[in-house]
Amino acid sequence: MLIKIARPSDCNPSDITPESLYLSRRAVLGASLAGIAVGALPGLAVAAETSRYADAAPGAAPGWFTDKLGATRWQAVTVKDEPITPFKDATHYNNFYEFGTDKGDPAANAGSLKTEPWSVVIDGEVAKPGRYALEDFVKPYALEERIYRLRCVEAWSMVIPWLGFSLAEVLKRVEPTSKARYLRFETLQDPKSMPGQRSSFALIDWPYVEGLRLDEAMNPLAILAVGMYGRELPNQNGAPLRLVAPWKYGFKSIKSIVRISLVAEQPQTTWESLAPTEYGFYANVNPTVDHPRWTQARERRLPSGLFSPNVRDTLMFNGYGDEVASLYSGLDLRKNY
Ligand SMILES: Nc1nc2c(c(=O)[nH]1)N[C@H]1C(S)=C(S)[C@@H](COP(=O)(O)O)O[C@H]1N2
Ligand SMILES: [Mo]
Repeated sequence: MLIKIARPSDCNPSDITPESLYLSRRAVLGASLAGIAVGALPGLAVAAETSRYADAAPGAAPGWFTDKLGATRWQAVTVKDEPITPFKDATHYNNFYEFGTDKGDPAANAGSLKTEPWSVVIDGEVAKPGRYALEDFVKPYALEERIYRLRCVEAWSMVIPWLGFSLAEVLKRVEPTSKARYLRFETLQDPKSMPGQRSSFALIDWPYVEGLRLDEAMNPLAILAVGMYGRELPNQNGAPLRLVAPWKYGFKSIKSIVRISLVAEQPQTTWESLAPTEYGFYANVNPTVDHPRWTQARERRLPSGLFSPNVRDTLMFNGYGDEVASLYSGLDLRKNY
């Protein structure tokens, strides 16, 4: 990642969540859901749920998305006592280098991304490979809302209400063979609609590639998201399909996925290839292993400004240790950063 001092304009202090919005959300939550908790909220109308995100005006969502919204399991997973980041910040402070390296570039430029039609290929070490139209790919899965922390390796963070489904469900359907040990994900490559791919500035060898170990991908926290804030994903957040692995630094959560391959060997991922001493394959959020050029012990929770920097301690595995720590028993996390 490029290192940049945040400009005051990157984050506007007036974007702070209106207290009223936050309080009404807590009221809906009612029974306090500890740490990570599971609980459907039957009886709550979809309209009431989506209106919780009053500032997240939906775009013209495709029909399959609107159909799915009705059966969504709201707040299937949430965080306790941490306000949701305002939609404005989550959609105007982005990393999506295909659209430029400044935080505002994705919002300004991602309108050119054409997300319909979209197809997803699943191949490699699976019994049932295939190429799917997006609406067919998502058809078998009910949407769940997962409110997760997102911690970027650059030491800022947000809390985002995603809409998606468990990656494990997808894997069960395609049946990985006994040789499958890793997943390799690929973002769309289309220099015509992605100005960042026409420039050599970011030094990235496109397409953007990310990966997970198969057991990490099977962890219930790993999801494929198609929406956020009760609506479809904005282009700058990785429409129409992205990974979210909340215990890892944000760069693992690859956007605008066109291909998922099951492979035997650890895939070569974009940031590890570019700067292996700075960005590892695992990239688990870890406050005790600093980046060579800055501390990872703390983070700026957005919105953060000059007068309210909103700094907080970074949690091991981004606060998801109970769910994921066992994946790494016996692994030296200092070496496998
Ligand atoms: N294809 C692609 N995926 C990507 C990136 C990118 O540049 N290209 N940036 C990553 C980084 S560094 C972060 S922090 C998150 C940011 O997600 P958000 O903009 O939705 O908050 O997306 C990740 N996924
Ligand atoms: Mo990031």
